[in-house]
Amino acid sequence: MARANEEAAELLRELADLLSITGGDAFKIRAYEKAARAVEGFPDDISGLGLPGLRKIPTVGEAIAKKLLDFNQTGTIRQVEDLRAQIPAGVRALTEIPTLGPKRAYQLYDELGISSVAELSEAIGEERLKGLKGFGPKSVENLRHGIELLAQTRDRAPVDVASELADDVVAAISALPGVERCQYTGSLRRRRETIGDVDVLAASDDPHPIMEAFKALPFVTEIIGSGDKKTSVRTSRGLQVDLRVVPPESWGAALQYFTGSQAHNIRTREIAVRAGLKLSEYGLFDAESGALVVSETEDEVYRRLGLPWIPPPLREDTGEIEAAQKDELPRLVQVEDLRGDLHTHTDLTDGVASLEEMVAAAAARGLEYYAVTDHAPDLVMQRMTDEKMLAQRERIRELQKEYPDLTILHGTELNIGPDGSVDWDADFLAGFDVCVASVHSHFTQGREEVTRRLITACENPHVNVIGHPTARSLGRRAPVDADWDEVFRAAARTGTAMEVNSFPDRLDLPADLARRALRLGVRFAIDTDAHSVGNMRNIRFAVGTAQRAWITPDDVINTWPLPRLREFLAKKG
Ligand code: DGT
Ligand code: CA
Ligand code: CA
Ligand code: ZN
Repeated sequence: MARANEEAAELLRELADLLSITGGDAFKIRAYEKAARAVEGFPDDISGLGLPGLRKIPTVGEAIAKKLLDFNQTGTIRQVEDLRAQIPAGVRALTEIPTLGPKRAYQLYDELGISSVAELSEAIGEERLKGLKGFGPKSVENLRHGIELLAQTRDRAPVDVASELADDVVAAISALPGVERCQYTGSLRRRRETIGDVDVLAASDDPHPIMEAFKALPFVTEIIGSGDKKTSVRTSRGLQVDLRVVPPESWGAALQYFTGSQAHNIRTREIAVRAGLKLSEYGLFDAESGALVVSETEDEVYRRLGLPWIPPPLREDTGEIEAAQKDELPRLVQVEDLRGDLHTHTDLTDGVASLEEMVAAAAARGLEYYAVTDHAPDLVMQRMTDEKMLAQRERIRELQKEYPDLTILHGTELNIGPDGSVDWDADFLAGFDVCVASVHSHFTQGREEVTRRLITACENPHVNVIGHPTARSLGRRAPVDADWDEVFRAAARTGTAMEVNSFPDRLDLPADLARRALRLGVRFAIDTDAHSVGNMRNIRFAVGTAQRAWITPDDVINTWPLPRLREFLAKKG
């Protein structure tokens, strides 16, 4: 993405945040957030555009176009500067705490002068929130928990940011003379949901020039350590990258070693020792003579240990070694297995692309079916009506004629109310091909209520998929509290799929819960929840999460041919 688009989107997002802190108009705030996403997703660099060009960005009207023009001319947005002068930066940082909304963040600043997360921690420790209106013991406890949650993800990057950086590094290194192989390893190869640092491995007999070229890459801002075996740098995206260069004959052993996890590697080394071997990043050696046994490919290393090759997402020592020994490793679901997408949006609600654009992109992805699931009326901000929904259905019928190879399904994303009920009555719901239902409010209900709420949604004969079931937002909002085993049993019993949502800050269900659901017989929908054409690329992150949950193609309803899917959607048990 163009640097200017990234910066402008961030300014619009800051504007939305600052306005919500000062109690600005909710519709305007949504409009800025929406425009931020559109600017990010816009294919051209906005920096050269004048007013007419800026107006062509989806969702950008006259007022926002003027702000973007201001940005193009001055490098900032005047209104953002004005608001910054009123509200210290730390107050905006406070709103990053899950469980603390903008109004309450402002209250803390206004009444107690708190303007950073550290100051808030201190104030809680000293019980200075006591007596503050709206901050009872339970809400202070939630705050404390929210601060912990923020700390857990603070030093880790979302998987999309890390992936893009890793792809850039691998492309640059691969293009250098003398590089025989290059790929990323570590947690990114294992598809973890957040990434501590990016690890890249290259094979070459002449490491020195490769390290020099690495240090000279345009996004490198600081050299943390440098040698011919390993060089570590910090990048403009804040993330650290470790590059290791090994001789081509050590490739397989090094790939295995630096993919990890550490817990998995401890197990493979133990297996080696018991077989009279020694495993290191240089190869698999005879323990006595020191002679090299194998090292060129990962596959050889595993085979010589008496194991089949183990897919990286499973390498966490959570049963994969035992399964490998019994030759019972699952055949993990892949992006190519997906025949359709069951959760997507258009600009009828909070998407930034039109129905026609989204469907064209789905066809280009080679999908066989594609569900359009715009938001239902209870999410008031989206201003959905029965008439709009029915008009969309008509447009889909027309559009379908142009796509003989893609079945367009008409669906909706319902809101699961606090009692488990959803937006429309059974008659209206029956008109949809597929209904996703999600929690979008009342996140802090107690465990029993949430459990009941999700089970009630599963029991609704028109609800097919529970969207982003925990409603977490990584580093921002805690998952809702539920007895998940009870929820999963209800999902399995009623023929309701659990979603694995592909947004990098959602990845929801998370892998550990999805694996529990799998054991209880639940089926999954691996969806993009795309709000733009660009979002469709996120699908690989949900697939990675599903792989970490040991999910196979047959467990996923949107790998099924349409007739089998239709039968599932009819919920006839
Ligand atoms: P991260 O960066 O926190 O997201 O997680 P990883 O798994 O990428 O961890 P990292 O970057 O520290 O190391 C990459 C891999 O290298 C790790 O998964 C296993 C291997 N490795 C690194 N240091 C050690 C070590 O001291 N012992 C062992 N057994 N393996 C190591
Ligand atoms: Ca790493
Ligand atoms: Ca590392
Ligand atoms: Zn949603």
